[in-house]
Amino acid sequence: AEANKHLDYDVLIIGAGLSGLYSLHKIRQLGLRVKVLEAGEAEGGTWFWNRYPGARFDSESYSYIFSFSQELLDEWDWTEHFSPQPETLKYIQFFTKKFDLKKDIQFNTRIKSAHYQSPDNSWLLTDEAGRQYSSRFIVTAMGILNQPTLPDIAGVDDFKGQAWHTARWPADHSSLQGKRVGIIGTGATAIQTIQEIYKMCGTLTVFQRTPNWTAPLRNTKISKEEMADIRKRYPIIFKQCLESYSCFIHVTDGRKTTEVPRDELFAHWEELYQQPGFAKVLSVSVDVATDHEANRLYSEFHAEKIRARIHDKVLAEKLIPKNHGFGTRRVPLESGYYEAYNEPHVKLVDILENPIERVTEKGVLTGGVEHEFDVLIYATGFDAVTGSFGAVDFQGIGGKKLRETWSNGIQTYLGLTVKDYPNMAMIMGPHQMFGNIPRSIEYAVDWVGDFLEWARDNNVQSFQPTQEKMDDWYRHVERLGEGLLANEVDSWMTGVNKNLAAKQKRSLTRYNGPAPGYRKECDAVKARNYSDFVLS
Ligand code: NA7
Repeated sequence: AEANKHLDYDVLIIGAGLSGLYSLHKIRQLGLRVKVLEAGEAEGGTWFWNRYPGARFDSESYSYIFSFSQELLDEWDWTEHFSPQPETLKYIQFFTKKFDLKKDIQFNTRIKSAHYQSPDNSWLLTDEAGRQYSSRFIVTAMGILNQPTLPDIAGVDDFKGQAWHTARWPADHSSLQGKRVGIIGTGATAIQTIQEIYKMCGTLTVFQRTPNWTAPLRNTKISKEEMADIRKRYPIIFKQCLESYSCFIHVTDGRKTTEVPRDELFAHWEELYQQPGFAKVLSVSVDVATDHEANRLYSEFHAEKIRARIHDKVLAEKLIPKNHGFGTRRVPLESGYYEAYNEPHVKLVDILENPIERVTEKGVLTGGVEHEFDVLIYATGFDAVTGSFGAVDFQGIGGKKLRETWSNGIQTYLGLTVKDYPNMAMIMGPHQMFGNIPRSIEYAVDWVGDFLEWARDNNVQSFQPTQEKMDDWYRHVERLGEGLLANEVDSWMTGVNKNLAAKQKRSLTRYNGPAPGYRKECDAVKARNYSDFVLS
């Protein structure tokens, strides 16, 4: 602390979402001088920004939250198995208040640059308004999906009606009631939005480039009695999460798909289909994610389910993905998504058949037809994972720009640190375990907190990994990704966003699991007293 005296803080945290809030709580307990700098006007991160109608968890509420505080678990009641965004935001506000976090958060502070100062091993951050902040260490807690991208379609600025990205849903938007609404995109966000807003729109036109696999969420309310039971089961719930491949409560089927007798297999799938939540994605055999034939069989099972729900046979085929198998992209869970298309005022425009020519003053032009709208909604996704890093001018030793360092491929050690960017720890950085995100956040923050405690006790002024360790880690991540069908497909999980000017090549952006293996690697580094790092 003595050596940091000339600096504003010991630790600066960028972002006040779940990662940043828990980092603050953890690091403050070490007696370090710490501050969170947050771009938004309030805490919540993903759950602050994404307020579109229908936004909600599709993981079980009680598994997708902080587990570290028994008091917090005791004091908070969930009212739905899959919490809607307003309730999740309330939970985050409750957490923030309970641990009195706000006094160490500065809102409305968008960091534009973060430059490492080699002479004294510190960081200098500058915000949009030109204000500067210095610290020994920084923790990036910027989220993996926080840079919305608009489609790279001509004329986006010409539209004279109202238009917005789903992650910027206006707080005071006039109701969509009776309006002519267009929505571009059919990803997880679009699916949640469409199934909600079609009920109020006068007409709704969905522009689909790639259909997505999606299956029933089966959300229900949680009664007081049920909540009491869940509370008792918290230790079991978190143990299940800890032991599973991607930190969810659902357990994978150990059998090989092709070795199970067909009737037994379909009976099992039917049973999973009827269950709430991700069972239908995560409780099938592992080979559904790795074996083309197993995946084809399971995809066909779901295709039949979709056909049974859509009245128009031609339309049904358009809504069934043909070029990627079930689970190879993020499978969002829905509540009445397909039924929306049976309504006469809901129209699907397949833009592979009828490419969008441009956005006009009045709407969207496809194949010579102008679709006129009052409101145009962009559910077009994010510059995922590395996008939040790209939005800040990170410069490491010798002014080396992180944007450039990663432009030839992402390199990290443990997904937590990067060579030449000393004293920077990333929560939910690339090559970290994603899966059940709050579980991953909790682990990463605890790891970083322990590291900073050790650094404090050992008077460490700077740390960074070696190139060799980063190379080893990359090979390790690559090996784990081998054979996964998901890595053969373009998606935000494989780092592809076709809207960006510099078209991205498919790359490994995440640790492909299993989560227990990830934690084992990181635990071992701690047990070695962080000797993997160059320390000074
Ligand atoms: P996604 O999953 O990246 O989905 C974006 C959607 O927008 C997807 O259907 C895209 O089609 C479509 N899109 C993007 N750009 C265009 C253009 N230019 N023209 C037509 N269609 C376009 O983002 P989400 O917000 O839905 O979900 C992100 C994650 O948030 C999700 O996985 C959850 O975990 C939470 P494409 O597939 O590229 O053909």
